[in-house]
Amino acid sequence: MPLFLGLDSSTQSLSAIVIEVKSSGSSGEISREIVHELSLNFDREFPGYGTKSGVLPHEDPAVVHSSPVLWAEALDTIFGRLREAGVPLDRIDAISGAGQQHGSVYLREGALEALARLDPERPLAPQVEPLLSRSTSPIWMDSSTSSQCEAITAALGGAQELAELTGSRAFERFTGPQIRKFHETDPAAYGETARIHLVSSFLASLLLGGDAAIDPGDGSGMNLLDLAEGNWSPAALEATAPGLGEKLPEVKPSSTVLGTVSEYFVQRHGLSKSTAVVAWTGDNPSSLIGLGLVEPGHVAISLGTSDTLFGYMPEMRVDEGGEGHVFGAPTGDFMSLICFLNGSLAREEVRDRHGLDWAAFDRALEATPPGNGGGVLLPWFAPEITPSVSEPGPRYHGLGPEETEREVRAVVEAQAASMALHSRWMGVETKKILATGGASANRRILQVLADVFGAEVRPSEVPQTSALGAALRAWHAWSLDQGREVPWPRIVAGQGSGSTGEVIRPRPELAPLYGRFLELYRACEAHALEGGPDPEALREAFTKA
Ligand code: ADP
Ligand code: XUL
Repeated sequence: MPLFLGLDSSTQSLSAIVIEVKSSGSSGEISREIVHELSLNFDREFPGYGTKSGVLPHEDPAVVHSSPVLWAEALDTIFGRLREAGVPLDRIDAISGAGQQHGSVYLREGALEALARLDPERPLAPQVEPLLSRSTSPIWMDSSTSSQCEAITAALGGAQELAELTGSRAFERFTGPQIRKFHETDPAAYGETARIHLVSSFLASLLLGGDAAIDPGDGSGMNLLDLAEGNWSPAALEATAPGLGEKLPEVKPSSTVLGTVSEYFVQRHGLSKSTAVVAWTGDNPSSLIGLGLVEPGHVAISLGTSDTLFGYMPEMRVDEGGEGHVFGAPTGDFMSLICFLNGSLAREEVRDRHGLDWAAFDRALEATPPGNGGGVLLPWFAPEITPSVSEPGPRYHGLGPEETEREVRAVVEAQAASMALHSRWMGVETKKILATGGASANRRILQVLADVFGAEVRPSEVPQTSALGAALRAWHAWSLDQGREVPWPRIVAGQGSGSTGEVIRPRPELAPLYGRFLELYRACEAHALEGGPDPEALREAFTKA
């Protein structure tokens, strides 16, 4: 029975999911089963790189980089671990993957040729290191490119024009502004760069032993792709950095079989020579598939390092408010997404500051009333993406940082309120929310989401839906390549409809309270960011009611 491997190189870890596809001969019925799961945490497994929560320390909080050598080492290691765990690597038919979005990897002249000739007797990391023209990779948490965003926006005729072309206005973490900054600050190293890859296409290139294409799902996180055309926009390339078009790989549909695994992986890890490498995509587009969102319907919330809210979109429709994104979906359609930087790391900050573990964090949520007696926290511990906050620091209204239990509730309610308010532009029904990501294991957090949105929340079968989506995409592309395409609805059958069977229901009696809470939260945000009136009177009225 065919086996497919899905990988997900996220901010903090590399995860793998292996699925087996079974068809019962007579009825033609197809089913799939997860036969293996594995995750390697970067900080714990590879301490030599000195990462904290997957990122390298830096004195400027706006500059956030990670190590592409670490990602290569994790890739090499995970195959060894899968083999040790008894996964028959020689039977894997196809591999695909997902990467944290927007991060970029810079390769020297000759690097791609060198990837085809790697020595299987030696580990991958030290062979990759000399191929880099930039030793570290800026990632999605970096917010240091405001001036580059302005220059690109001006060159392309304004934020709305840029959004209509690429799916998003200019965002600091997007790859185009990051590349422009690299060219401006280190033109010599930019000149030595022959190829710029995303995290996803870099790892696919390692597997392939050559140049992997970028797919529209991850390519749309760059401010460089003409999203309607599905190809690089000459105007955006020009607005970003000289000679950029020659430094980027091709764009190919997400369902493309790029080739087979390189000799390195065949000899070192015992993969079959015929194992197909399918184009990788971004972690969020991959989660869209892992959650079964291949038709209009419900939205998903991913509670990973970042929190994201996203949904399938049949036609490209950009956010006029400039906060949201349109990305390519791996099905060839589109998806809408908003990203909150202060996700798990903000929850962890509150947890750790009060010396709690997750169980105690849960008890604090349990011990405090919905609406928190009018205590509101704006949880911007680090620079925030949505809404845009460049001067970090949490803001408190009617509660203080010393109040352990109330601060726990405040961070969770704030995040839910912010997601509800900033997703309105999507105009999608949020009566049912699919939940994924590490923190979706926490049912008390999901209950707050259900109550604030007034929607049912259904946790996914596995929290690693990006890796699962990658395995499902490998299956889809492989079947297409064999001339026996399995349609998307069959590929994702059983996903998303609440495969755990668990449903967290909103409590209708809390709807009026959370309606008022959203107004209060919006007023606190407007006060902090837009010079809006002091929300104290509104807060007192909320507390009295
Ligand atoms: P990423 O894919 O972005 O690396 P994950 O989706 O794996 O992240 O999520 C990791 C995060 O999940 C951790 O940073 C941790 O804060 C969070 N997490 C794990 N278990 C719980 C829990 N019980 N309650 C809340 N958060 C949790
Ligand atoms: C999405 C984003 C993050 C990263 C994290 O735009 O920046 O969700 O993909 O992995």
